[in-house]
Amino acid sequence: MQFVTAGESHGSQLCAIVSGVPAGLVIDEAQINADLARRASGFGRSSRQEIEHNTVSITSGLRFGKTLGSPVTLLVANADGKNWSDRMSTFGKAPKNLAREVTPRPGHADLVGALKNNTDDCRNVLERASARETAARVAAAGIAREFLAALGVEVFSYVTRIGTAEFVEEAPLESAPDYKPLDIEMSEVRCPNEEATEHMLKMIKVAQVKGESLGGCFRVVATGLVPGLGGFESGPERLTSQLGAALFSIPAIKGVEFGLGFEAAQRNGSEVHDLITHTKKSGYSRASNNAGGLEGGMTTGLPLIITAAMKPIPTMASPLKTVNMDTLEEAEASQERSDVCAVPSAAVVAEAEVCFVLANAYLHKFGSDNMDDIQAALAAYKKRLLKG
Ligand code: EPS
Repeated sequence: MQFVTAGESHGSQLCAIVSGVPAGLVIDEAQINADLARRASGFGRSSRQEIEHNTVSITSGLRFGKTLGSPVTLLVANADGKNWSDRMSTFGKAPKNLAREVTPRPGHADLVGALKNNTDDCRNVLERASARETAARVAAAGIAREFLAALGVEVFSYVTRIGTAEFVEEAPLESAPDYKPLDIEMSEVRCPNEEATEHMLKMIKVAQVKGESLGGCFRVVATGLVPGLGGFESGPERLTSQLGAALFSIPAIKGVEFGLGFEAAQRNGSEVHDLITHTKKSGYSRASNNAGGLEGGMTTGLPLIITAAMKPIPTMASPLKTVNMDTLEEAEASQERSDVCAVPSAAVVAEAEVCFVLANAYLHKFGSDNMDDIQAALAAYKKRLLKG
């Protein structure tokens, strides 16, 4: 299952095409819209989200709510696009008074993208580098999420840190799979702990007043996985490498940890590796989940637990110093409206990326033509594993 997205942040719409979708999968538009709404919400987003509707329109690949096996096209309109139709017109001449973006933001793709693509207007870069594009990813991943749900897999996320405000968990690798999505979504920063939520909200409010921006950390959890997804035979087959690449494809993601992550580097082996157990009823399992559900590049059958870190957003209400590309003199970086913090949203985007990787691992192992054959192959595999 592959997807490609198209669309600029202030163009008329975003588009995603998902190919390699098995036939016979029930798709619920409302579910995709709910994910889009989760991505757009979260305390600290800019007023842009008040303009956007963030609803999907599916124009191919479905008949009566079920996939046909053909590519699925998903469209998400940019409501703000109408305010930019002259400056972002796909044809015609640029307006005479067009203001070019010549004060690149440190930390954004503006400067290096402009140098790379030989343009004197950073807008030609920032329109696509904008995290608006992640709305298309979340819409596309709705297909992967429905596929996984049909196979008993659930993927969710929660925020563990905004700036220095941390949700301290005693044993996160044990507790993470048990958080209830409803409790997470009740929090304005998508953190399942009230006290930590309050602390994070305060942190964002202070940053807002100062014209600052904030990063943070979040966890993505997948439950219901069978063991043996991915592969050990080559680097690209390792699910660890696929998940890492997928998560690092999200703008501003600077670190990814699996299970114990960096913590494992300072422990003895006996305090890291998960002891192997077996019962007749459930087959093989582990006494702990320090590995975060991955061993040798494959799922162990325990919950997948990934933690990722996001840097602060480069667009700041108190702009940083930069260089004006016309005059080569010191200037203040571009600033219009800006998110103070988008960590809760990035976590939803990370869910989307994880959904695609896991969906592909299932398709690779159990076939890809239609849901009935895939479900039969999965059932046969589960039966074999129980035989030991
Ligand atoms: C973004 C800048 C802001 C964000 C945008 C990402 O947009 P604007 O320049 O229109 O104010 O709101 O995020 C979204 C629109 C979104 O839906 O996530 C950036 O520069 O990355």
